Amino acid sequence: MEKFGFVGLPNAGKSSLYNALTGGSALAAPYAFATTDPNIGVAKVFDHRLDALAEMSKSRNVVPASVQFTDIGGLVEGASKGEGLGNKFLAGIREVDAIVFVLRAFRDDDVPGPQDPLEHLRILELELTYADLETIERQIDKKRKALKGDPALRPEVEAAEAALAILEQGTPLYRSDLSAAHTAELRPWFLLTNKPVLAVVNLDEEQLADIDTVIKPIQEELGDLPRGRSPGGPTPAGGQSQSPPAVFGACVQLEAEAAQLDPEDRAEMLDGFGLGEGAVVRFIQAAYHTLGLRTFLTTGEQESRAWTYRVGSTAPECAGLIHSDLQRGFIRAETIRWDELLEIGSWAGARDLGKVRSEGKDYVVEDGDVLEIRFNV
Ligand SMILES: Nc1nc2c(ncn2[C@@H]2O[C@H](COP(=O)(O)OP(=O)(O)OP(=O)(O)O)[C@@H](O)[C@H]2O)c(=O)[nH]1
Ligand SMILES: [Mg+2]
Repeated sequence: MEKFGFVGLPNAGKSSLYNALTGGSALAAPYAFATTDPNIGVAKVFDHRLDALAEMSKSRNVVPASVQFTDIGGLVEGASKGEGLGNKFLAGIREVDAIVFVLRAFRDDDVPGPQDPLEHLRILELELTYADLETIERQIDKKRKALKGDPALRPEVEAAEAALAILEQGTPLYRSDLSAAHTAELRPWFLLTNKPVLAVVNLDEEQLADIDTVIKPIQEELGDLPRGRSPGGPTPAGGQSQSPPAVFGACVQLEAEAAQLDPEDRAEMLDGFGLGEGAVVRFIQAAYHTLGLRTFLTTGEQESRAWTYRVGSTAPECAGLIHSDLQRGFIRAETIRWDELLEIGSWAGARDLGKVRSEGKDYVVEDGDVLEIRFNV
């Protein structure tokens, strides 16, 4: 499962966002350092395609994809030098796949802290950069020494030297031109700025009327970063749909309250604010896409399910996600785009019309494909 970690100043709304996404009940309170121990929760990736197919097939089970979110304590300026809670709790998000900055823009004098999201971003980036600098400085001499006896370590040491030079300039790695090869070499170092970043700008209700203006300064900072550098993941080019935004505006408190309601009341509340299905739902979908993750679907009476795969995967690789036997004994994939299938109304009907394609082992699966794997073991 993909994992996201929240980073933000105290009172920015991290725990509120966690509650909005997971329907959880983490302590959200108007004083700094309300969160001490990390909260870990799972959210479903809402997917209307899956719901439509499940309805078509009258599936008994519906299994959406899911992602994990980790909410940690607030970071303050000087955390790397021990201010606030210090930065030790960052260990709680070392192993996530992407960082989500939670930046406050909402105005409320009863909640202490700066209200300028750019100021939040500046402090957070600096503290993460210091934390990574510390990590590299702590380990690099040992690696340099080990290199003398083990030349195979050279690429890793070179990557660490390159990263060190960037971090010493005060630049987070995700803003640098560190090569993809270096990025991959540094994966076992669990650096924080060696991950893709996204941002949620936490708005008040009035700011909802003009989200674009409020988030623009953050968009300018983070909007165009090469976020495909998820360690282990390929660059999400793939000629598929245009890349989704990395910066989101949401009234987190409102959505956290909505998340506590049952689905009908929730929809009504969000609709009342013109939010449709809610900004956090769109945020999960985009975050997922940003990491180079895509979805294929299976559907039947027993179950309809959304499967997560990495962009560029072939049919046998996707078959292997369902079961290793399906990859080992892969013969072919029968496939049709979800919307074509839905329009026809049944798998049998689609086959009769000759609309189900038969694809071999080199077929690169596309987002929204419905698959049936033929195999023999
Ligand atoms: N007015 C307003 N208040 C909000 C909003 N989002 C969060 N708050 C309030 O701000 C306070 C802090 O929110 P939390 O979610 O606890 O913030 P946090 O980032 O988890 O804070 P720490 O755990 O202390 O780092 C709470 O009292 C929230 O109710 C918002 O959009 N508008
Ligand atoms: Mg909190």
